[in-house]
This record gives sequence, structure tokens and C-alpha cells, in this order.
Amino acid sequence: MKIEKNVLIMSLFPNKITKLFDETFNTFKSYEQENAEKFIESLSDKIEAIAVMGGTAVSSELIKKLPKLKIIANYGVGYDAVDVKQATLSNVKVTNTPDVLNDEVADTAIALSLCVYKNIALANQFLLEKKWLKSEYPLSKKFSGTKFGILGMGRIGKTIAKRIESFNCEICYHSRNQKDVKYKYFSKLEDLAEYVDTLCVITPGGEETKHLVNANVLQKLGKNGFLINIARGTVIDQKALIYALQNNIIRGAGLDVFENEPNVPDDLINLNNVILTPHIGSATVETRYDMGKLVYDNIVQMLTTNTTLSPVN
Ligand code: 8YV
Repeated sequence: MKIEKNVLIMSLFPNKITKLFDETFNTFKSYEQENAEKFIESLSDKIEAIAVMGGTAVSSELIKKLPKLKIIANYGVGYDAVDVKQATLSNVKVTNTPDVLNDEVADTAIALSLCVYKNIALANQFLLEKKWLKSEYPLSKKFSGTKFGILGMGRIGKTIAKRIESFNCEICYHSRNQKDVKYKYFSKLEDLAEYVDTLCVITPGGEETKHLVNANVLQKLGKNGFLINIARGTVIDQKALIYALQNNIIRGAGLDVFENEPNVPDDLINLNNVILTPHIGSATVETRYDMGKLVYDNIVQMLTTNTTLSPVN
């Protein structure tokens, strides 16, 4: 199927998805350009759709420069890097990729939780450095049966909770409003942090949730508490977190996301009570394909029928 429409691809997608785009549309890839801004400017009266990876900014200035733009299809469930307000004002639809990544991100949350409780990364290093020949690896901390708190009880939060049930953990959560779930609700994040052993962050990023997990919340989580973040780096006050980890205010952290990615401060890297991963929450071949396909389908649908599958505005 060939659709004579012009699509700007702003980030690298899985090969199969890029191929689909190339076969269907006239594609323009700004991520391959040395000067992406200039490149986009030269196409300003052509572009009708944008396909973009979550995290790549789509600013109000950019939206205003593209008068024919109809859709910004975000490759990711979080769309905090897209100026949705401007998009709405400019009559541009924004779509994201909900649901298709729930299992993947929930699996990553479990992996980080187990890794940080059981010191898997350091234990691996211990063996590789042949230290086992001289001594036993120090004992770690049991995860099963602990109290697990979730900040954000949306689609992914619920998927995480379902998995955590099998570890016989008591599951609690905080979100702006109480949800129709069987887990214990805390209307105040501080109270949740104080009650649980693990606080797992899976709430959307953006201004509304900026630094929700601050020094006070970390203090309440306490010296036996673990923090897991698979949402956005901005939800946590990273400076306060580094201080808390350096001073045993909390016990450890499993972090997949950071403020100002891909820069991760040495102060975090140098800690031995953390496990750090490069924003791989949804990053498997299977899930990234499903996400990319949804981006593609949203654009096809918008440019052919003026409707979308997963709109956010
Ligand atoms: C992606 C994510 O890694 O869905 C999200 O919000 O953060 C991740 O699934 C990100 O969008 C980059 O594509």
C-alpha cells in the first residue's frame, strides 16, 4: 500500500517499522541529519505526520513551523516530551502507545526489584573477579513477603501489582484518586513510603509529578527501604536521592530512568547499593515492534480516515 503523504521520522525505530514507513509513505528522517533543525525547516510546508520516540522533544516552536501537520505519533506511553498543549491549539492529534508495553515494563520492574534486593549485579562481578575462590558472597535481603508500594496505579501499575502478588507481598499504592483495586490505598505519598519496604515509581512524568519523590519521602522510606524507578527521572529529586543513598537514608535503588538522560552522574554510578539500567523498560524486540506498529497504524489511520487508535488529546 502506498499513501502519498509526507512523514517526518525523528528517531530510530526498529528496522521492520522503518521499512513499513518507507514502503507506505514518503519518509524524511531527521535523526540521520547532522543539522536536524535545518532539515525540518526545509520541509516545513510538506510534513503531515511525525513519528517520534518518547524523550525526543517536540516543542511548540516545531509544531508551529509545520502548518500541514496532523499527527504526532509518540513511540512510548509517556508523552511528556511533546508539547500537547500547543498540538491541541494547532489542531494536531497526539497519540501514544499504551497497553502494548504493560507486560514488558512490569517485567523490568520485577527484574530491578529482585536485582537490588539480591545484589545480583555485585554478585555477578564477585564471581567474575574470582573472589568466590576466597570467600562466600555476603548475604542479601529477602524480597518475598515484603510490603510493596506502587506510586501510580494505572495500566502498568496494575500489571506490576499482579506479578507482585505471586511474591506474597502486601501491595499498597498511592495515586491522585483511589482506584477500583483490592490493594491498600494511601492518600499521602509520605504515608505510603513510611509503610512499605519498596517504593516503585510508575507515574507519568511532566511538571505535575516533578520531584514528587523528594528528600522527605526518602526519609520516610527509611534505611531499610528500596526505591525502584521505571517511570521518568523527573519524578524523583535525583540530588536528594543520591544524598539518601550515600548516607544510608534508604537502603538501595533500582533505576531505569534519570533526570537529564542519557547523562547519569558519577555520584550515582559510584554507589554500590544501586542497579542502574539505560531506560530499557520496554526495550525488547517484541515489545518495541508492537509499539512501533501502533505508531505506524495511528499515522496510517490519521492520514487516511482522520481518526486515531490511541489519542492523548
Ligand atoms: C520508551 C517509555 O523507552 O513508553 C514510555 O513512556 O519510556 C519507553 O517505553 C520511550 O518512550 C522511548 O521510546
